Amino acid sequence: RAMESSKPSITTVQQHILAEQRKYSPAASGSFSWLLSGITLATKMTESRVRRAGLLEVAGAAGAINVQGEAQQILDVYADQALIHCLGVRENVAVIASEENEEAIMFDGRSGEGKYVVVFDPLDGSSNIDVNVSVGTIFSILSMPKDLPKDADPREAVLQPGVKQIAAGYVVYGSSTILVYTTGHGVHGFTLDPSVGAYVLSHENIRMPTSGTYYSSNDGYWESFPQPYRDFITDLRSGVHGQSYALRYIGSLVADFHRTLLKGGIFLYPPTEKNPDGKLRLLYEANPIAFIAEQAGGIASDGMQRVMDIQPEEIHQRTPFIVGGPLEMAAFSQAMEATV
Ligand code: P6P
Repeated sequence: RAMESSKPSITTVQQHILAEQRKYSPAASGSFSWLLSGITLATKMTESRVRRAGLLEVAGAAGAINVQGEAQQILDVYADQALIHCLGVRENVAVIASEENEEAIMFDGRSGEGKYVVVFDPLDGSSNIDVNVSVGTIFSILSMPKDLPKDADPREAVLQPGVKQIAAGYVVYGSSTILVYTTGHGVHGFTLDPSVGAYVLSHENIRMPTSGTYYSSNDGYWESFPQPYRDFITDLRSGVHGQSYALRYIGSLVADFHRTLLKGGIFLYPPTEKNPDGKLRLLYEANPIAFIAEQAGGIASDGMQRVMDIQPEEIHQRTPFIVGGPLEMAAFSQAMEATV
């Protein structure tokens, strides 16, 4: 309605971030919102290419293989470079780490100065681009620790547990382009208005429903799911937990989670034979999504503990990842305890 009224009354993500900063950290210098504007700009640059992928001949593989051993799509590289460029011109960013780069990056001439650390997956689910399935950008923002030992490599600062995140968000390049973020004061969604080129507030204070009607897992790996996961999913299907759950699975984390965030239910990527430690990466997939889920009233686990409590040892380490609403996650943890 706001867009149809004569007096436009839109709230852009920049306005929202500044208002939150003024409300919750009055002393803030605005450098955080400067940082976030770098991320939103990079996602708009990526969005304009994702929308035209087939036309720009960028949908094919770039020929390289990234650290994950996956055929690197040209758009992956573009999205990665866009974020590195936009964050590189934010002097308050000390270190960044990306799914596309083996090592964390410290910007030239900064040797670790700067308040913030940014970790991101520039284009998650990019193998789906060629078949026009939703993909996304996921980011996590941490503070540069003040107590790093003098001789420590500042790039170690990316290895902080998820509880240390000061902000997290994702953009889903789907039927519309939606940015969802939290700074620890609730979860808010913004829809990109292409006619304005701005992310406009469309989902204020998102709360995950206490229960849903969908579960989301790649049941193609059923044979290699640990038995307690199979028993739990069988119970979901058969209505043991109140109703029989239908399966919705897209194979793109941001799209599968965005549905779980808005509709409730549960997403599971269990350990499998192929990925005994899970497939999803802790730093730039599980942790930011977990922060958002918890801020919206949900729960995120690795099957044994709160995901955000895990102390990372390695940038690209993987974890089993189960995230959902209170009812499903309580039933899940009971199912896991029953096996101990
Ligand atoms: P599978 C995409 O490659 C991704 O990293 C996530 O976005 C998604 O949730 C998962 O992998 C899908 O994995 O094994 O079900 O294809």
